[in-house]
Amino acid sequence: MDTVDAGPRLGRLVAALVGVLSVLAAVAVGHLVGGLIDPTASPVIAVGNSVRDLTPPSVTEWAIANLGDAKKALVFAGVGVMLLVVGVVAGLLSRRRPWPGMALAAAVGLAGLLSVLDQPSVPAAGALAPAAGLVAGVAVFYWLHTTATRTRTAAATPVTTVTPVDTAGGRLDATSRRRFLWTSAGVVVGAGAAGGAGELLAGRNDATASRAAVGELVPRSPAPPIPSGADFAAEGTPRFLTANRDFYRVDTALLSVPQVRAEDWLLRIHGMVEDTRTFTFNDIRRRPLVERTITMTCVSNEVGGPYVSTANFVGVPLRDLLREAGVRSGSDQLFSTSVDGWTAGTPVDAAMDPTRGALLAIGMNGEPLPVEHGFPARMVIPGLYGFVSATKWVVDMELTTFDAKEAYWRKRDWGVKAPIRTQSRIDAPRAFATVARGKVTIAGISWAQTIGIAKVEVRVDGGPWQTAELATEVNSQTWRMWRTDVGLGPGTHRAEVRATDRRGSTQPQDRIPPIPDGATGWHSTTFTVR
Ligand SMILES: Nc1nc2c(c(=O)[nH]1)N[C@H]1C(S)=C(S)[C@@H](COP(=O)(O)O)O[C@H]1N2
Ligand SMILES: [Mo]
Repeated sequence: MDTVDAGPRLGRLVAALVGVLSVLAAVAVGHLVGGLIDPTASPVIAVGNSVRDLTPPSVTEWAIANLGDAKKALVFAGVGVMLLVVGVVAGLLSRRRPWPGMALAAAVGLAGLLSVLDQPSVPAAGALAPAAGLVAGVAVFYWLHTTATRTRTAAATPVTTVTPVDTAGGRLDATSRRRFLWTSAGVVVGAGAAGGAGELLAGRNDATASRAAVGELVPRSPAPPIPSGADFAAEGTPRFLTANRDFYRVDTALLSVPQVRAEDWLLRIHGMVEDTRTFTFNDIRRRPLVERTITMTCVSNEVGGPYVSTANFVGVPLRDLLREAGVRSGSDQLFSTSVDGWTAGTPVDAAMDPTRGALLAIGMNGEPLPVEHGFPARMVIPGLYGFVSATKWVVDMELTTFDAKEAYWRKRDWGVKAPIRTQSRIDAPRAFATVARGKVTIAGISWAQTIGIAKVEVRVDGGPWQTAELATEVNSQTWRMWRTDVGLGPGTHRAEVRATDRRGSTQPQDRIPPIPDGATGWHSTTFTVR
């Protein structure tokens, strides 16, 4: 068969190497140019983000909620494997001529380009990053391919045109092999240098220094001090205020946390308003700052889950900013966008409600917002799940209607309006713990933001409900701790909890999963008494 078209032919290994190294060069050059222009334009980040956006929402939401730091590694590994496969295929398609592989490399480069263009937050110039990567990939492919075939041809000269060597894959003589390997090594070193430089350049706009320069944010009206009886931490509940480093984190910024310097930050309020208003960070921090103690909750929190935390947020009332812009009647949705293009749709009523106390926050527990929690500024609205209210790195607020625009998670089938559901959780004893017999302390948290908790009840092994002691209430926008003692004999026991809010509604028993607007059901814990 090979007699018909018996040109020089690359061995499989060499061909695959040509493909993989070109992909490596493309990615590295894309990353370098991305670092120069905008780190989010790097094809690695953009393709990763496109993969995230195209993944079924249930999978993304599960991964966001459950994988912690492994998400990033997972997405990168996924993209890496994809690219490796593309490289190998491109190489194998091109054992005789470079064109099929170059065409495939170009097609993948174009896909990278589309992916970058598809990310709403990447500036138009960002397209240069995947474009440069594409050119580099195709060029390196051609270069390595000609190096390999040139040496292959030289090696082939002494043999007859049709030989078993050709069918089995060409073999390079020692000199040619050395030349090819040196060229390959050069590509690896060059790609490493370009990728590393891209990484350094991306880090030059790091927000850490800007955050440190913000200094102390002193609220004109501080939150009342947390009373000493507000938690039962000694008996196993969380502390009332969650330390910033322990505060739960949920966002789609899996691959790179947005880095926005305070001095570059601008917030625009526009749409159905009397006057479009723009605020700088200094405009905000020079206003009389308020501090509010608020418990935030994620809609994807399972019954008994960890996505609930409390902090003292410092900022300005969102209501004041919106009133200055002048919300026109008919607007029912506050559509907010973060610098990375994530969006949330909040009911205007909730944002404007003076008793609810929505904030544009710039501080958290006595510090500027941590970068992962939205530095320089985020929204915090008590009583609504984060996905409809808590936009981090917020740069744009448009007054519009729910009919006109759909935010990120709503497009992915989550609820439209999402008030936090009343919940309670057992923290002690821990699940499957072994405790001493006699008096067993059962303790935990409960929350019914904006309404307040009226009562928490516990029962063990399906027995009668017993009313728990409630910790001192801080305000109706925060969680409330509870505890109770039960006398239990040896064996395995199962405790259940249910909370009743100030309007008199008690948590329903039936488990409903988080999608689309929050989990319900009683939390239970099984433990052993010695
Ligand atoms: N820019 C941006 N803001 C965001 C999100 C996001 O993915 N991107 N996630 C929201 C969700 S779902 C929640 S629950 C809260 C979590 O805030 P935290 O990470 O500070 O706890 O942020 C909200 N704000
Ligand atoms: Mo969330």
